[in-house]
Amino acid sequence: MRLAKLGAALGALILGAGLAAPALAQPTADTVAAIRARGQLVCTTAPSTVGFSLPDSQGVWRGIDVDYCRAVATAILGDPNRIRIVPSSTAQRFTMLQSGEVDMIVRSTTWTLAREASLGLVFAGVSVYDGQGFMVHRDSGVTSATQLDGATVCVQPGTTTELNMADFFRTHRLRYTPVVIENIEEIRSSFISRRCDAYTNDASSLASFAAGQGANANRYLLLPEIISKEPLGPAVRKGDWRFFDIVRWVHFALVTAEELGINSTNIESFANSTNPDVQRFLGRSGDLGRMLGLENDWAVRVVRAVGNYGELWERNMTPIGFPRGPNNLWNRGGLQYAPPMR
Ligand SMILES: N[C@@H](CCC(=O)N[C@@H](CS)C(=O)NCC(=O)O)C(=O)O
Repeated sequence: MRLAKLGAALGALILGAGLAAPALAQPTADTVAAIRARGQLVCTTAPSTVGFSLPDSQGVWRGIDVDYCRAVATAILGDPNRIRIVPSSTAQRFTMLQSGEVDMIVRSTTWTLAREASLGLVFAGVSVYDGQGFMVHRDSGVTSATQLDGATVCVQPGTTTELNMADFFRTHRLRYTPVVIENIEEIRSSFISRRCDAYTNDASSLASFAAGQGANANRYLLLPEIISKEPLGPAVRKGDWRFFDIVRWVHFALVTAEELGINSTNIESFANSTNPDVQRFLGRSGDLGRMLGLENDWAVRVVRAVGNYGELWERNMTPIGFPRGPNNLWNRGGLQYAPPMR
């Protein structure tokens, strides 16, 4: 009893102080209903990372993170264009989800224990298995991260990147100076202008950086050490399990489609398939869609609109030169595996 009173008093104190802590905010309890009512799914992505999220010359958002947003919008609303992208910095992204400003984070965000246990969010799957790397100027002569003693390293705040780097340098008894910059354009220009000797980020993001440098890309060298595990994926507010189920199974549907050989161009030819897995996937037998509160052909709509997981990869990751590696399907030596859709 006394504890409850104390909690209430503390809550009042915090609110009274004008610190509307994001954890106390009460976003809608039924995200799916809210998405249907507004006719749009709202996602936060990074502002300008080619391959993940970047507006094209027409202003249309492209990238694997954007495609996940489109896939979920298609499952719920039947239309991949019914999305709104709200770009965020690494430091802002979690508050935006907590406050209800967005429905979902798909922002090259790493699934960690601390984030799930303390930020009120839950990861629905792994869209990209990644790891952290270092990039240097090729003419620096540095060829290994263990040669970075005394280096200045550009890094973004509020990231796993910052934490892993501290661990790495401590473990190897190396000195370093972090240059912490929130804005992605500024971090890139700081590295290019040699304000930092090295730039550290998810390897996919470093590939994206290099791809953005065009003919100058060979001025930079990705060092061979991958110092962490960075399973990136979509995250939603904890407790809204109906929405969580949909996001999680949209991811699994993308993977399952690839496993079944179903893609955006051949999907119609499967209509008369007698394979029971295919029939269930298409919604021609069973009622998997209805169980999720969706149309029974939700998975067909998703694959028609955005393709299967392999198509997402080819469209977004292959052009930036990021090898598929662990993101291959489980039966091709990778980690992408979906539980049975039945
Ligand atoms: N995966 C790490 C790092 C996230 C991160 O820094 N992502 C980069 C790589 S895509 C990024 O979003 N940069 C663009 C930006 O911050 O605008 C995390 O979740 O903390």
